[in-house]
Amino acid sequence: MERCFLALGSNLGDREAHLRDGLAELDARGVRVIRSASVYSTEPKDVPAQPWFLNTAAEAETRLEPADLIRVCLSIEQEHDRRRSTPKGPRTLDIDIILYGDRVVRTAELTIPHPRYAQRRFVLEPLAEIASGAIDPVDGRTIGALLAAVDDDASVTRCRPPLFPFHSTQRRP
Ligand code: PH2
Ligand code: MG
Ligand code: MG
Repeated sequence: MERCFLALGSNLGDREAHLRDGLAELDARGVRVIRSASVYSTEPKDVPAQPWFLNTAAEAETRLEPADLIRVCLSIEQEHDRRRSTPKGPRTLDIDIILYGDRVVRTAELTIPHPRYAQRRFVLEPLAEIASGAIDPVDGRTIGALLAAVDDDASVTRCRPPLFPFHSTQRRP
């Protein structure tokens, strides 16, 4: 089993439902979610003229290799009717692999650690809530240290409690 950290984001439709269902679908497909961070309301980066996002992060265990894990993430995005029209533009659901154990992956399809996460407060803030001591295997610093050093003043505000573990009265998909 490998321990991995995922970042999830949504800025279209029922954003919270996309995140919650995404976590449940990972769990049903061999990516055992251990916990998730609070949900954060975040100002859009890269493409500013788009709706604000909800972002969160999850810690998971899996036997899937990185190449298979990213396929699972992409296929869950597809099930949420994600359309890739504008790069970095609006999306129902985005699931990115941030860290995968201490593995470094650089293929045409996939880069781990995620190439831009250390510059993004909307990733680091939720991630630090559940993994402040995790170490970036390339940079050598912890997530907490990367958050303390990040040069990104875009707004990131905790707005809802963690979606996982699911509350017993919540409907599961
Ligand atoms: N994702 C992007 C581009 N910009 N901005 C915020 N706040 N949250 C995101 O998840 C996000 C973004 C491309 O993946
Ligand atoms: Mg993505
Ligand atoms: Mg992304």
